[in-house]
Amino acid sequence: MQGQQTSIPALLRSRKPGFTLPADLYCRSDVFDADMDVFFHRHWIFVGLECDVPEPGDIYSVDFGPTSIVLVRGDDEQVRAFYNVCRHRGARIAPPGRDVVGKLVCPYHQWVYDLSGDLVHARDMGDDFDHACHGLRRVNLRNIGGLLFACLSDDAPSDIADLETTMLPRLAPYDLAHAKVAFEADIIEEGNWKLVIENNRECYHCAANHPELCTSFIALDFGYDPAGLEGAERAQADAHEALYTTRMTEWEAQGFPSRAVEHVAGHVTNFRTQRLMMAGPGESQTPDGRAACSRLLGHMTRKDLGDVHLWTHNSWHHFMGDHALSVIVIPLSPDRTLVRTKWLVHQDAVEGVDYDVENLTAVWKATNVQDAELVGLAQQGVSNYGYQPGPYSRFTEQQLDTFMTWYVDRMQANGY
Ligand code: 3BY
Ligand code: FES
Ligand code: FE
Repeated sequence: MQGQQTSIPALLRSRKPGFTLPADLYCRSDVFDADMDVFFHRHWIFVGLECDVPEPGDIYSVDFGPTSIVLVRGDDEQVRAFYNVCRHRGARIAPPGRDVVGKLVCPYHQWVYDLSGDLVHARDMGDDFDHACHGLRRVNLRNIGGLLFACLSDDAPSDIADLETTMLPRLAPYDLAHAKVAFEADIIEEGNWKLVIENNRECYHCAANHPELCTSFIALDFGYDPAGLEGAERAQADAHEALYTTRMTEWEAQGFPSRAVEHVAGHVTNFRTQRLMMAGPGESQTPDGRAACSRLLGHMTRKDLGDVHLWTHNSWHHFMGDHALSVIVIPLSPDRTLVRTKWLVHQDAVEGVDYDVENLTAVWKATNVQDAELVGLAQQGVSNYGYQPGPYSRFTEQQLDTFMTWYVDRMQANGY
């Protein structure tokens, strides 16, 4: 039996605060198209890293559904973003991923663009052909401390400035412009992109599912309210909170911004950052909690500055003394999402000498596989006829509620 479909505005209105979304908002293809329109075309999205294109002539193309953009390092060292589409008959120019080029040449009829996007050669177009009007279309791009954010809309939200103001001082010591991608791994999760984000914004699931991550990750610091605990667990949590407060105060006094800054409902650009303590030796997210890379990032001279965490609506990042982890979330279809993880080290760090790739990547390789499994289960659940929206824990899943409130607000603000 197939009744009339509920409209997207009605679905959004029916979402109860404190609860997961109605199933259709995770499953339907028209909702997926609306999500792409609102969150991937009209908001700032994380697209990559300055060190994805370290040298002039390096290009890197990233696809968001049918829209491919290409990041290009010009001869002037500037990184620019263009739509990866030829101004002749629209052919795609660069294949997905990285390449090194002198110029960008369209494979179809060989129109040639320089690294600034200007059309420099178009065969047989006549003397009166205006090259100047046929350069590659620029995409709005902001380089925030080595993190590249793009906005496909001409009307780009201006509050990206808040992300910039907050993150520049936090990222400065890590000097990500002079990091390199030591390893990169893709995993396709069988779930809606919002389930991927939900999964990443809570650590309620960590103890039972992430033995490797839990060696260094402290779930308690991750939006966990000790008021939800009892007895010995509560006492332990209170003691930890006191320690964390002391550590945070020390870091701040030493000039390392650490406190949580959260831009959720009421803001256009969604982000949250906080410097977290790590468990055990507290140096890094590695199997033993110690630095994986002996050459520290950027200007870092200490390994005890915790983990600067940043979440946006399509990425999450950890910046530690020895390495950084940067994860981009790329929706593929209503129930499939590409999660691409990059591990960064100092550009001069030498593999096999300063770091061992297996040791560097072990924790998050394992964690990603575990999370993919959980997201797959969640998608199966929301697709089940018997699914009903369920309650978030107010002690451990507050950030999911604020994300979904933001999601509904932004959909409605964009006419849905
Ligand atoms: O396991 C996850 O999905 C990540 C790890 C840290 C935060 N979040 C819970
Ligand atoms: Fe690119 Fe013709 S479509 S040169
Ligand atoms: Fe997880």
